[in-house]
Amino acid sequence: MKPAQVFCLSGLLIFPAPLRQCGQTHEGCRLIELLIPSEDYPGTTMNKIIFLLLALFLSACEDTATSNSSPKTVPTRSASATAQNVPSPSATTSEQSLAAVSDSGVVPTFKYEVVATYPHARDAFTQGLIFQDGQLWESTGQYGESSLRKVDLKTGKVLRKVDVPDEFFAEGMTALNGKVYQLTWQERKGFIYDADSFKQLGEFAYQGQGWGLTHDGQMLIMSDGTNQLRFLDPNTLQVTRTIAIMDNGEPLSQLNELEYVKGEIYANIWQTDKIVKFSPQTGKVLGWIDLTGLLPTRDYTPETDVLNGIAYDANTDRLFVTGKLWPRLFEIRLVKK
Ligand SMILES: [Ca+2]
Repeated sequence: MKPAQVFCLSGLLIFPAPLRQCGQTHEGCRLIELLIPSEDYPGTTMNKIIFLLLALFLSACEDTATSNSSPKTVPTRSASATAQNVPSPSATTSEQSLAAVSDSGVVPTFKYEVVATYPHARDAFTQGLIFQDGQLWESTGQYGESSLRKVDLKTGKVLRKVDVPDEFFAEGMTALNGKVYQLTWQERKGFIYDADSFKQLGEFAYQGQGWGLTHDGQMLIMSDGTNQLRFLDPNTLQVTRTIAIMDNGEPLSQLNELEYVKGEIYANIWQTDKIVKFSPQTGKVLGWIDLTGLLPTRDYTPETDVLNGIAYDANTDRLFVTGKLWPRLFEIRLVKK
């Protein structure tokens, strides 16, 4: 306890009524004002001593109150999950966010180098992307247009495609142990397919919205638009644990497409050109990837939507990214800023 606080408490014990109430009801202030010496009423010596003590106690209490009321509240980002199917051409990168500071210091930021460019279907509203068995696998969204696809990387040719019923808006997708898992946005239903034939094997239910999906080799990992990630048992589809993603003490929401890369989870931040890297164990932010300018301006059309879609080829250590309705898909290499 600081000396000012001790002094303030002492004053409260001696003059409880005036000190507690002054500044609240002003009753205490009036009591103090009665003791203030004036020309009309100079006051006795005892009166002056009591006034002086009260003034000192008040000053100490005000100092204590001021130090205790220093700003603690910080604005938090909206965790609301608004309509994902609304195109947003105004994707921007916040330099302030890129300079985020973690509890242990400055979080590293990365820029990119394009290693290779591949064609990407202009009708693919990318919501899920993985690289498996030498091919890209993609989940596309929009009501009436959602699908699950296998795509040839080099040509962009669709090798296999299953349409999702019109009433579902497909979202994140991943493959584990011979099965493909695909989320839907607001329908609270996921689909399970055979990884080879894409024949539907079953469905599963979950609470809230479905955004991104990946796995760590054992558990499915799901985002829902908030800063919470769920780990699901791939056999029971039950939640086994959750983690909260925090950035510089604030909840980091809008985590969209996901990819598990070398012990870290990468996530697109919806409506930005940023990918965040964080720990699957703690949710702690480990880095930011700035993909500003990845799609050349000449490739933009009125329909071009936001960056979304991360796929990792563990066999060759290649990282692929694209966007919703983007005409191109990129293999990139990260370069520390
Ligand atoms: Ca992915």
